[in-house]
Amino acid sequence: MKKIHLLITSALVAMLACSMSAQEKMVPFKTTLPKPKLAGTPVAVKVANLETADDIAKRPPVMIPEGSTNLAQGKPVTASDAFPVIGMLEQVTDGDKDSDEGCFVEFGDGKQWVQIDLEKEAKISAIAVWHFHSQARAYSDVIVQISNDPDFLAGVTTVFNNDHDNSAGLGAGKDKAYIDTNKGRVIPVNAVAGRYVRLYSNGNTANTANHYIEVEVWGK
Ligand SMILES: [Ca+2]
Ligand SMILES: [Ca+2]
Repeated sequence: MKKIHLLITSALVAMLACSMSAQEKMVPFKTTLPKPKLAGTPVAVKVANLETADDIAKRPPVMIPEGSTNLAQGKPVTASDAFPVIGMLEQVTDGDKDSDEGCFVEFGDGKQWVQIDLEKEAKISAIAVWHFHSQARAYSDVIVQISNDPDFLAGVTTVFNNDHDNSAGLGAGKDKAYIDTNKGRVIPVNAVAGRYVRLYSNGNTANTANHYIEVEVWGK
């Protein structure tokens, strides 16, 4: 009896040690931030599902595994609108997050997407996006998806969706609309595996166009 007990105990200790070593150390997400700059005429941000100051205060810090890096840096970008109105697709992953003219890409009206090819499957822990931050505005139907299919027809995981009324037709989402700032929006991702990241938007509260300054995809 004592021998069996000992065996069970040692098996439990081994299991515990194994699960502890498999668990990665989590650290708070941190990236370089561009300078805040609000310019131009303020426009009222009117949107049905805008997050409140209370929502912002309650939002927990995004935690990522220690040693994660921005896998999107310099990676190829494609888009629903291959010829942006302003800027070049490469600017979405060039590391420049400044708000100035010439630092953002503008896509046409209505629903548009940009897609980043990480060039191989990765385990993704966070996605940070800066749409535009020199004027307070909220972008509509922000939907962020991960897949190994470049056409996003199969094996799609949606990690953010603030299209509360399903106007984008990808399903209604429970995330809130938010006002872009120089801090960008950091979306927590629960170790989703995938090679491609696609981000949708559908105009914003200041105009009907879509903008990107930078997208970061953090993982291993
Ligand atoms: Ca950029
Ligand atoms: Ca909507």
